[in-house]
Amino acid sequence: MKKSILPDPFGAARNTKGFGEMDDQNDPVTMVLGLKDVRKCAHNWKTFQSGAAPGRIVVPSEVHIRDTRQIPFEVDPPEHKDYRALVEPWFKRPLEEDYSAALTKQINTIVDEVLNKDSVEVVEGFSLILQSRALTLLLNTPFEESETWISWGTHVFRSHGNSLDGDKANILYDYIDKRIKQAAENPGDDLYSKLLKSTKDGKELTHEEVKGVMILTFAGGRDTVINAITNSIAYFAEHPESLARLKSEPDIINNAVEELIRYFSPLTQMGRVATQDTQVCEHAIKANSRISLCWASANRDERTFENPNEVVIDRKINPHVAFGFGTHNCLGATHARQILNILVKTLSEKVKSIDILDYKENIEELGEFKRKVGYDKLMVRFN
Ligand code: EMZ
Repeated sequence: MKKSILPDPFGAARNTKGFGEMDDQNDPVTMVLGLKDVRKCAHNWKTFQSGAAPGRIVVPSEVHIRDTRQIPFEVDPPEHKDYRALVEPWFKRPLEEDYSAALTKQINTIVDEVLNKDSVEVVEGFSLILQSRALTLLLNTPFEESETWISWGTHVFRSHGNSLDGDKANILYDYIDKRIKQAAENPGDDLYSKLLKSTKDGKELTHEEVKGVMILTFAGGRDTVINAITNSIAYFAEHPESLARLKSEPDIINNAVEELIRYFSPLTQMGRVATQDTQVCEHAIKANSRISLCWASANRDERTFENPNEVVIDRKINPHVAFGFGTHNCLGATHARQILNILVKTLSEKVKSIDILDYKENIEELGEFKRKVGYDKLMVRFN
């Protein structure tokens, strides 16, 4: 089997019962697996809420390592709409010409850097650096800040072996508290200052609310973007013909990026908490218990996608849910798409081939399922 393949572990359960089950720190999760069911539950925010205890809709649950509500992610409508409207324009900035020019420059630099090396460990030596540097553009903070973020490693709440790490989380919280205080004393053009100036219901956002947006910005697009970049490198290493095709047909780069995101589904699932007794796929769900919307499974649903387990690099119709679905669709999607678009374009122009030298897969343990989500380690040579 090719190393860059990400198998679909959910197929059998999706096609027979439509759901899966996993325990998570004694707070079990019923995983919704089919695309239509996932969409239906995502839409039904009254029955399946996001505004539960902070951290509870995340799988694995983060209730033991944080009290701050992430905003707008852990807020339900109608309040969600006001928060979302506050932050939305800022998170669309990656579409601006200056922004994408700056991102292109960053990506050109890092690709040139790795082309000069004999070997590169992609996760820490490429994807983490690229994600951290790009985040300075999203926050509009000095480039040097990325050095600090790189030192935190690939996940801000988890240490090696994927276990939740409260000490690590505290480093992030202290850092954000400090930056909010600085911005309050000395406002600038960065996201902290922008949020501190914003108002909701006629009142300025509190420091706790600003912190909620900032934690989401740091945590939500970290391991997900890192996995997407690393998986893309592994895919192109084994598919030089795709790299060559994208070089001669740059018009299909958008399709290619959507298809890679569908296939990788960097965020496996996101939870919801039932507000009443209900059911999914004829399976009873008790009030105050958890379900999850399993994006990774929905994106391989053969009832919607032809050849779901293949990367069809120019796939035309691609209604994937890798960025979620409905009111809570990913706030960082514009930024993530720009990163991948520019990266794929740059690789197609500058890189002839990539050799995989060594690797270690990152496997998520999800009750009855095991899912490869990416790599803990990927050693390559860029040619
Ligand atoms: C949360 C989540 C958001 C969570 C869209 O996903 O991403 C996870 O990686 C974080 O651990 O806190 O931000």
